[in-house]
Amino acid sequence: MLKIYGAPHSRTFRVIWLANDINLPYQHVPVTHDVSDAQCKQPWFLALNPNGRIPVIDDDGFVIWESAAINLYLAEKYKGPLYPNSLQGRGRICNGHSLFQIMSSHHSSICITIEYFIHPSNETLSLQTRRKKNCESRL
Ligand SMILES: N[C@@H](CCC(=O)N[C@@H](CS)C(=O)NCC(=O)O)C(=O)O
Repeated sequence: MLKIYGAPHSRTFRVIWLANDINLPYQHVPVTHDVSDAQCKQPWFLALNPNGRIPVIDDDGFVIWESAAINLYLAEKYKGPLYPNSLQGRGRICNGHSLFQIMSSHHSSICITIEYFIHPSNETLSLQTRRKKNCESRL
Protein backbone atom coordinates (compact mmCIF):
# COMPACT_ATOMS: atom_id res chain seq x y z
CA MET A 1 0.00 0.00 0.00
CA LEU A 2 1.07 3.57 -0.64
CA LYS A 3 2.77 5.13 2.40
CA ILE A 4 2.78 8.90 2.86
CA TYR A 5 5.43 10.17 5.29
CA GLY A 6 5.10 13.58 6.87
CA ALA A 7 3.08 15.88 9.09
CA PRO A 8 -0.40 16.95 7.94
CA HIS A 9 0.31 20.61 8.74
CA SER A 10 3.14 20.83 6.22
CA ARG A 11 3.60 20.32 2.50
CA THR A 12 2.64 16.72 3.19
CA PHE A 13 -0.92 17.97 3.14
CA ARG A 14 -0.62 18.44 -0.63
CA VAL A 15 -0.06 14.72 -1.08
CA ILE A 16 -2.69 13.69 1.48
CA TRP A 17 -5.17 15.97 -0.20
CA LEU A 18 -4.51 14.49 -3.65
CA ALA A 19 -4.74 10.92 -2.33
CA ASN A 20 -8.09 11.73 -0.70
CA ASP A 21 -9.32 13.58 -3.76
CA ILE A 22 -8.76 10.57 -6.03
CA ASN A 23 -9.83 8.06 -3.34
CA LEU A 24 -6.45 6.39 -3.15
CA PRO A 25 -5.96 4.04 -0.21
CA TYR A 26 -2.83 4.98 1.77
CA GLN A 27 -1.12 4.67 5.10
CA HIS A 28 -0.10 7.95 6.68
CA VAL A 29 3.20 7.72 8.60
CA PRO A 30 3.53 10.79 10.85
CA VAL A 31 7.02 12.36 10.75
CA THR A 32 7.92 15.38 12.87
CA HIS A 33 9.78 18.39 11.47
CA ASP A 34 10.73 21.84 12.75
CA VAL A 35 11.29 20.54 16.31
CA SER A 36 14.46 19.51 18.10
CA ASP A 37 15.24 15.90 17.31
CA ALA A 38 12.92 16.07 14.32
CA GLN A 39 12.22 12.63 12.88
CA CYS A 40 12.88 13.94 9.37
CA LYS A 41 16.57 14.31 10.30
CA GLN A 42 16.96 10.82 11.73
CA PRO A 43 18.92 8.16 9.86
CA TRP A 44 15.90 5.97 9.06
CA PHE A 45 14.21 8.93 7.38
CA LEU A 46 17.39 10.18 5.65
CA ALA A 47 17.59 6.74 4.05
CA LEU A 48 14.29 7.61 2.36
CA ASN A 49 15.08 11.26 1.62
CA PRO A 50 18.70 12.38 2.01
CA ASN A 51 17.39 15.95 1.84
CA GLY A 52 15.76 15.39 5.25
CA ARG A 53 12.42 16.95 4.38
CA ILE A 54 8.80 15.90 4.21
CA PRO A 55 6.77 14.73 2.34
CA VAL A 56 8.06 11.41 1.05
CA ILE A 57 6.06 8.52 -0.38
CA ASP A 58 6.83 4.83 -0.70
CA ASP A 59 4.62 3.36 -3.41
CA ASP A 60 5.20 -0.38 -3.15
CA GLY A 61 8.96 0.13 -2.92
CA PHE A 62 9.22 3.16 -5.20
CA VAL A 63 10.38 6.04 -3.00
CA ILE A 64 10.06 9.62 -4.17
CA TRP A 65 10.14 13.02 -2.48
CA GLU A 66 9.29 16.65 -3.37
CA SER A 67 5.57 17.33 -3.11
CA ALA A 68 5.05 18.44 -6.72
CA ALA A 69 6.95 15.46 -8.14
CA ILE A 70 4.98 13.13 -5.87
CA ASN A 71 1.64 14.56 -6.94
CA LEU A 72 2.47 14.47 -10.64
CA TYR A 73 3.58 10.86 -10.24
CA LEU A 74 0.43 9.82 -8.36
CA ALA A 75 -1.91 11.72 -10.68
CA GLU A 76 -0.37 10.09 -13.76
CA LYS A 77 -0.07 6.61 -12.26
CA TYR A 78 -3.65 6.46 -10.99
CA LYS A 79 -5.06 8.26 -14.04
CA GLY A 80 -7.82 10.05 -12.24
CA PRO A 81 -9.63 13.05 -13.71
CA LEU A 82 -6.81 15.20 -12.32
CA TYR A 83 -4.33 14.15 -14.99
CA PRO A 84 -5.18 15.54 -18.43
CA ASN A 85 -4.64 13.65 -21.68
CA SER A 86 -3.57 16.60 -23.78
CA LEU A 87 -0.11 18.14 -23.95
CA GLN A 88 -1.66 21.54 -23.25
CA GLY A 89 -3.46 20.19 -20.21
CA ARG A 90 -0.22 18.71 -18.87
CA GLY A 91 1.51 22.03 -19.52
CA ARG A 92 -1.13 23.68 -17.35
CA ILE A 93 -0.56 21.16 -14.59
CA CYS A 94 3.20 21.85 -14.68
CA ASN A 95 2.38 25.54 -14.57
CA GLY A 96 0.26 24.94 -11.48
CA HIS A 97 2.90 22.83 -9.79
CA SER A 98 5.62 25.40 -10.43
CA LEU A 99 3.40 27.91 -8.68
CA PHE A 100 2.66 25.31 -6.01
CA GLN A 101 6.36 25.18 -5.18
CA ILE A 102 6.56 28.83 -4.27
CA MET A 103 3.33 28.89 -2.26
CA SER A 104 2.86 27.81 1.32
CA SER A 105 0.48 25.02 2.27
CA HIS A 106 -2.03 27.28 4.00
CA HIS A 107 -5.71 27.36 3.21
CA SER A 108 -6.00 30.18 0.70
CA SER A 109 -3.10 28.91 -1.38
CA ILE A 110 -4.70 25.51 -1.59
CA CYS A 111 -8.06 27.00 -2.64
CA ILE A 112 -6.41 29.13 -5.30
CA THR A 113 -4.54 26.13 -6.62
CA ILE A 114 -7.68 24.01 -6.73
CA GLU A 115 -9.69 26.77 -8.36
CA TYR A 116 -7.25 27.67 -11.12
CA PHE A 117 -5.44 24.46 -11.88
CA ILE A 118 -7.22 21.39 -10.64
CA HIS A 119 -10.93 22.08 -10.96
CA PRO A 120 -10.96 25.29 -12.97
CA SER A 121 -14.49 25.48 -14.25
CA ASN A 122 -17.46 24.53 -12.19
CA GLU A 123 -16.80 24.53 -8.47
CA THR A 124 -17.41 27.49 -6.24
CA LEU A 125 -14.91 28.51 -3.60
CA SER A 126 -17.28 27.35 -0.86
CA LEU A 127 -17.46 23.89 -2.39
CA GLN A 128 -13.67 23.83 -2.59
CA THR A 129 -13.53 24.84 1.06
CA ARG A 130 -15.82 21.92 1.93
CA ARG A 131 -13.58 19.54 -0.07
CA LYS A 132 -10.58 20.71 1.94
CA LYS A 133 -12.44 20.38 5.26
CA ASN A 134 -13.58 16.91 4.26
CA CYS A 135 -9.97 15.98 3.55
CA GLU A 136 -8.78 17.44 6.87
CA SER A 137 -11.49 15.62 8.81
CA ARG A 138 -10.05 12.29 7.59
CA LEU A 139 -6.62 12.99 9.10
N1 LIG B 1 10.20 21.59 -2.05
C1 LIG B 1 9.91 20.62 -1.00
C2 LIG B 1 9.95 21.33 0.34
C3 LIG B 1 9.91 20.33 1.49
C4 LIG B 1 10.00 21.06 2.81
O1 LIG B 1 10.67 22.08 2.96
N2 LIG B 1 9.28 20.51 3.79
C5 LIG B 1 9.30 21.09 5.13
C6 LIG B 1 7.94 20.95 5.81
S1 LIG B 1 6.70 21.89 4.95
C7 LIG B 1 10.32 20.35 5.96
O2 LIG B 1 10.50 19.17 5.82
N3 LIG B 1 11.00 21.08 6.85
C8 LIG B 1 11.97 20.49 7.74
C9 LIG B 1 13.34 21.06 7.51
O3 LIG B 1 13.54 21.84 6.57
O4 LIG B 1 14.22 20.74 8.30
C10 LIG B 1 8.55 19.97 -1.28
O5 LIG B 1 7.69 20.63 -1.88
O6 LIG B 1 8.36 18.81 -0.91
